[in-house]
Amino acid sequence: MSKVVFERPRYLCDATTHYCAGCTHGTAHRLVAEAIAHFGVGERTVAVAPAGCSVMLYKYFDVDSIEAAHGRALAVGTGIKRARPDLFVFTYQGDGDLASIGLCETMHAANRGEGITVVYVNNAVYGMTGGQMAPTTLLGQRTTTTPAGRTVENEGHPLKMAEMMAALEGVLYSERVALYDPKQIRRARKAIFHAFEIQIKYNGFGFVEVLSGCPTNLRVSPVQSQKWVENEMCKVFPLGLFKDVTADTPESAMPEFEADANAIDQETCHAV
Ligand SMILES: Cc1ncc(C[n+]2csc(CCOP(=O)(O)OP(=O)(O)O)c2C)c(N)n1
Repeated sequence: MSKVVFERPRYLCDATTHYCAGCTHGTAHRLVAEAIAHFGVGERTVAVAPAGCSVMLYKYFDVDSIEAAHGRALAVGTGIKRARPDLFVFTYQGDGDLASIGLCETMHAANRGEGITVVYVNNAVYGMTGGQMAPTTLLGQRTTTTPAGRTVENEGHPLKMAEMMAALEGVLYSERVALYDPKQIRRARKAIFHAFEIQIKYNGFGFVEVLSGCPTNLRVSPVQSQKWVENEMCKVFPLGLFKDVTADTPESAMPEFEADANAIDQETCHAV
């Protein structure tokens, strides 16, 4: 008798990937799709896609989605969530998108405590446009715009978003994870699931920073790229939990989410 050992999650499409070999955007997509299925929010989810390698997010997820201008995913997400609080909204953004051009939108949406889940894929480089320096590029890292390596004197320090998010009162949850081996992938899965819960249960802002390699722009093999994340990136961006308000707050003290998430007219998909 055959046994299913690998199955595509319900909301992940059967699409041919456009990602490079060794890129972990695909793994992150799968984890998000698993969370959508686990929480049963697929019919009321809106994915907000960034500019960047994951610009065609809508090709991979069988949920409603919208494309935001570069960096503006959280401004777009805010509009959707405020107009339709019954919807589940997540943004999926790279480091150039979220931490550079969109830093203002990111900080203010987080500070306002919008009920949005953010999956932030930090690969230390502008991947889609050919490997320019990102705010998260490591010191000494060579990119097309820092050919001699990033220096503190010229470009400043790498921006640590998970730590910055944790400092904002509007943020209920902030964690940094990685995808370089199965153990880390399991941890990342748990973190993404919890960030979903933060929105579903508390209508809160949940942030997961996912460290990812970019073998094409690092000009290394997929295996070397994973090692680079483990040995170099993790030194600068330590993995771990930076904030989880729900961990030490009794549920009764958490803000109430007024819109009844289940009260949706199945025909029109509108809240009733
Ligand atoms: C307003 C605007 N400026 C610049 C660009 C060009 N652009 C597209 S993607 C990108 C960088 C994306 O990098 P990142 O967010 O790190 O995502 P990755 O591609 O690495 O996944 C840039 C600069 C654009 N599309 N729009």
